[in-house]
Amino acid sequence: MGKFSLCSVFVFLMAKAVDTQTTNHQDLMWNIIPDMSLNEKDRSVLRNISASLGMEPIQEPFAMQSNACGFAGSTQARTSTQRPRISQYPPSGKFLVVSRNMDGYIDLFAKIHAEASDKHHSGASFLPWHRVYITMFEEVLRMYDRSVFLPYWASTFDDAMSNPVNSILWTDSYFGNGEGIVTSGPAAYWVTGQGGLERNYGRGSTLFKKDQIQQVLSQCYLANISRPSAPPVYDLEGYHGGPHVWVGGDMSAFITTGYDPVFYMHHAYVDYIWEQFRRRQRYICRVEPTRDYPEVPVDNSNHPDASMTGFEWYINRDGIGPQWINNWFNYDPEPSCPDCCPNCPSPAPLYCDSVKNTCVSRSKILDSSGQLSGGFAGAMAISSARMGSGQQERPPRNRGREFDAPPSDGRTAATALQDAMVAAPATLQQQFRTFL
Ligand SMILES: [Cu+2]
Repeated sequence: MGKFSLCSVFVFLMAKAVDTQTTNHQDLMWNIIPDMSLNEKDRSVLRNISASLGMEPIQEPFAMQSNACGFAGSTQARTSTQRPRISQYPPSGKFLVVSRNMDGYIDLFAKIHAEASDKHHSGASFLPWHRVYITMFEEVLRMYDRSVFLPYWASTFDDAMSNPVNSILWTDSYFGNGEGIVTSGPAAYWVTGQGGLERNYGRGSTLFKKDQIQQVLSQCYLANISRPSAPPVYDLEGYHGGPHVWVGGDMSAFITTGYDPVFYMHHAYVDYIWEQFRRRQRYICRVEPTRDYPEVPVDNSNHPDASMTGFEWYINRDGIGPQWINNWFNYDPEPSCPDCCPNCPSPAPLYCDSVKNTCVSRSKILDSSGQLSGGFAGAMAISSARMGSGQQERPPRNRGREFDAPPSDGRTAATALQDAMVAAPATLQQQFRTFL
């Protein structure tokens, strides 16, 4: 018996030693910003990705449609097909599956974004550069599976909830956990240069709000919605910082955001909003979007003739051209009431709130009819959500500059349970109380 406890003490000491070592090592990583610059090998990989755009034979499910649009007879390059970015909500399973197997590509795209931090942000090339960037990322996805598209994350549908922290998206079937090191969903156990991929949702700022998008869409020129000329109320780049900071952790900083697959779906939505803006420019404002580039001083990286970071064979002006939408992708309109989720299994992940006349994401705590989702599972979700708010002891990593973003609207991870309870039908509130 005595021998046994001695042994336990030894094991305990061993564990403690290892633990201290890990902590020291992590402390070190937390304080060092990793080198994120592109090397020559990275650049040649990017060139190959770019070259493969438009170079494949037409085997698209939408080839028939393109014939109907007058492209019959086009044979070799994929220059005349329409490739919709599927707006399925929650985002398409295929994207999530493929993004699990991206080998080193996620690191490469994180590096490109890091290098573009100062060059294609806070300026007129923000939208054009990111359009090219996510198109190249999508091209990589399609190296793994030709039928996969980059879906967009319409975070307005989560914002329309009583508290977006409760969204079904932050579960294993979709984005994975939104709190702490990511250990579920497609990005489970991914690493950045500083350790495990991390999120810290609902601590600051907000997701996209419908009225923000309406403000942006009231304008007629790219200069009105781009920095530095845009007034804050029309500043699309400023609003886009919201979901970055709201998801938190690695999403919140320029050099680490590219490690999170959520980032690409967020930017696909930013691009979708811009595309709505461009259609309106053409048909309402009578402004030709493919020629509307803001005035920028010559020596500035946002100048229309300055090259694009990571894709130096393009200049910023190429990003406003017609070829991206005409040749390589297009957007399905986002879901709207009354049928927010056609053919979805019940309970649908997205439902119509007929009072607010908007689609709303289902809660991971309550289902679309306001019932506790999954009975016992729902109860577990509640207690784990409560535990989530106690996970604050992780020391913050030094990730360098963070996105600037609108202020929080007061709905945080800390108020998530309370907010869900207020939204729940009276019959359920008693059930909730037993967990609070
Ligand atoms: Cu960016």
